[in-house]
Amino acid sequence: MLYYILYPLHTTYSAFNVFRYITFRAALAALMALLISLLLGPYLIRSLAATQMGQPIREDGPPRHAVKAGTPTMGGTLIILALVTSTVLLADIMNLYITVALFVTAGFAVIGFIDDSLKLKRKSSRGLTARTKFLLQMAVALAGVIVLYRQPNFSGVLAVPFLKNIRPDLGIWYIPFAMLVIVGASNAVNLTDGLDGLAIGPVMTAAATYALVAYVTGHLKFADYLQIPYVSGVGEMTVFCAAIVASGLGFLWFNTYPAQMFMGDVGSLALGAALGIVAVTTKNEILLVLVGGVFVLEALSVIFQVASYKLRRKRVFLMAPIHHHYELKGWPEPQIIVRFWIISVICSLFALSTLKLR
Ligand code: 57M
Repeated sequence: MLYYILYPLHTTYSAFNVFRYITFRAALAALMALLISLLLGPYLIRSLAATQMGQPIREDGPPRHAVKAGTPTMGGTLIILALVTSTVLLADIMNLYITVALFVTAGFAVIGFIDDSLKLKRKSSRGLTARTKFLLQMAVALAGVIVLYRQPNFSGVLAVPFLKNIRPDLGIWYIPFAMLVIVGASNAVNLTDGLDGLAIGPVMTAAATYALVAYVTGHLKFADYLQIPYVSGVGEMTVFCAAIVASGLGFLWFNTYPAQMFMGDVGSLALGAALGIVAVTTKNEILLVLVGGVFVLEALSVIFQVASYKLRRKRVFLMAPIHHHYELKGWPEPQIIVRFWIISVICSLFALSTLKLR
């Protein structure tokens, strides 16, 4: 919004010319998102605690989670507020990618908010049924993807990491594929959010990675040099990604071990969907499997655990998702968290290297 208010003033005050630069607006959006989340955090913790928004803890979980009972949850409202406010103010809100990204992120945040509210009302970990949650997620993802797909310059061609000559065109099948990218990322982040700061760390590294990807993909010369598909106008998503990193960093101040609040499904579902829609808009969908390696690892651990138990009546891990496995092996919680953060940085660096290794 400020882009439309302040940039035109550059004819009178040349200093406002900086508002045309994506890098400047991304830095400003990050600063604004960080300040909003840091300043409003304590107030939100007091409000959530006062309204008894305390997290119900499942009895069948790792024993040491019992001490976490009553920790305020739904801290994700802070992240989404900081993210949306800074994006609306600093990004070009007439840019279709930005409006679709905000719609999908807000839509998943509402689904998570309803789920969290039901859990707190029932004082149990059962919120929306898995089926209802999935159908609502697919509906929001469908709406967002259809708007993108109907754009004249949008294509169903996939960029495959390492294989620059293989670019399958999914045609109409791109729509369900993109929906699954968004819903899959959303649920994978949701599963990962089971230890203090465990989910927000990899969300920040993934968003920082896609900030770079969006910038080069939306830049004709850089895209040509890297031989990646150029997507006109997608550079604005750099501002959105920078805001995700900074709003996550501000939240981490309160979610770091021992957590003063949890993000709740309102945060995890929305942030996962935000990463999914960023991957779709920048036309680097498969790259998200590499960038979000920790989320893939967590989701696969559940799939293997459930499949193994159903087929062999034996577990692969002491408990799934895999972070619980290391908890039950006796690893201290901070050790599991920081090591998973390090793995997410390795995944991001590897993913970035594939942009040149085509
Ligand atoms: C999302 N939610 C955390 C918090 C957070 C199919 C099965 C794998 C599903 C999975 C499940 O229930 N996932 C739900 C994970 C929960 O966190 C809340 O949920 C929000 C995220 N959606 O923001 O509000 C608990 O995680 C802990 N936590 C922290 N710090 C944080 O910053 O300590 C969360 C954030 C919180 C808190 O204790 O209450 C969760 O774990 O439920 N189920 C599981 O993950 C369960 N695994 C399991 O049943 N495995 C089975 C089969 C099904 C694979 C097996 O291994 O045989 C484990 N989780 C729990 N208890 N809570 C184990 C049992």
